[in-house]
This record gives sequence, C-alpha cells and structure tokens, in this order.
Amino acid sequence: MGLEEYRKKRDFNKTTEPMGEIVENEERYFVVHRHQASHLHWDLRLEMDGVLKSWAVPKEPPLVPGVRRLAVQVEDHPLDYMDFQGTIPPGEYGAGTVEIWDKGTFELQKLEAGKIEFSVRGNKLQGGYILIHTGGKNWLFLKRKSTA
Ligand SMILES: [Mn+2]
Repeated sequence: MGLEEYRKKRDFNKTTEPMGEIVENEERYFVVHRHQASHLHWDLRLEMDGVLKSWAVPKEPPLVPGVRRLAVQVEDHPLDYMDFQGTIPPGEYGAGTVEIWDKGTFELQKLEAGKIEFSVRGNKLQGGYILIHTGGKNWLFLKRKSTA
C-alpha cells in the first residue's frame, strides 16, 4: 500500500507532519544451527513474520559465491529457538546434538514469491545471500556475487 495515500492528503509545504519513508533496512536476527542428527545438516533460520523461517541445508552453507546448496524448508520455529543448543534425546524428533554454527543479523532486501534476497552480518556468513524456491519444499541457497 505504501505511503501514497498518506502523502496525497497532505501538503508538506504547509504542514509540519513528516513526509515519512518506508523503512526497508530493519535488522532482524538469523541463526544457523549445526545439527548432528541421523544425518548431519545445517539449519538456516531467518526471523520473519514473528517466527524463524527454517531450512535444512544438507551441506555446509556457502561461504563463497558460485556454490549452490539445496535448502529444504521445514516447519517454522519459535523465535526462542534462536538461542537453543543442546542434545535432543534419542527417540525424539531430530535426536542428536544442536550447536549454533553462526548467528547475527540480516536485512531483507527483496521478498518475492519464491525468492528471498537478504544481506547477512554473521561471523561466518557475510554479505548478500539468496534463497530461490525450486518446487515443493526445495529451495536453492547461494551467496550473491555482489555483497550489497
Ligand atoms: Mn535440524
């Protein structure tokens, strides 16, 4: 919807109300868990819509451009999960050890159907990344060449 209607109703030469701007650089948190379950994988989790959108990445997340990783979307996790580390007991869902592999903030840069572009400030992950939906639960996770 934007701010067009708000602005159309006001003459900013005559009112001291703010013209306003759409803030797109809101910082959000992300975490990557290294999860040694029956199969080792990394869980990428991005704070979006009040939850952690989550993807299981079977290989180490890309640190350089040109590496494509499969990322399988899994159920949203609560924001509290950001700080979780520990051992999930044998027989329970995801049994195994969960460690924080990387953590930091990110800016959402572009959100389209099937495409999420974001810029990351973590310890291991830095710069521009993209998630591209390829079908079903499958996405591609890659580092962008330009790190805007
Ligand atoms: Mn997992």
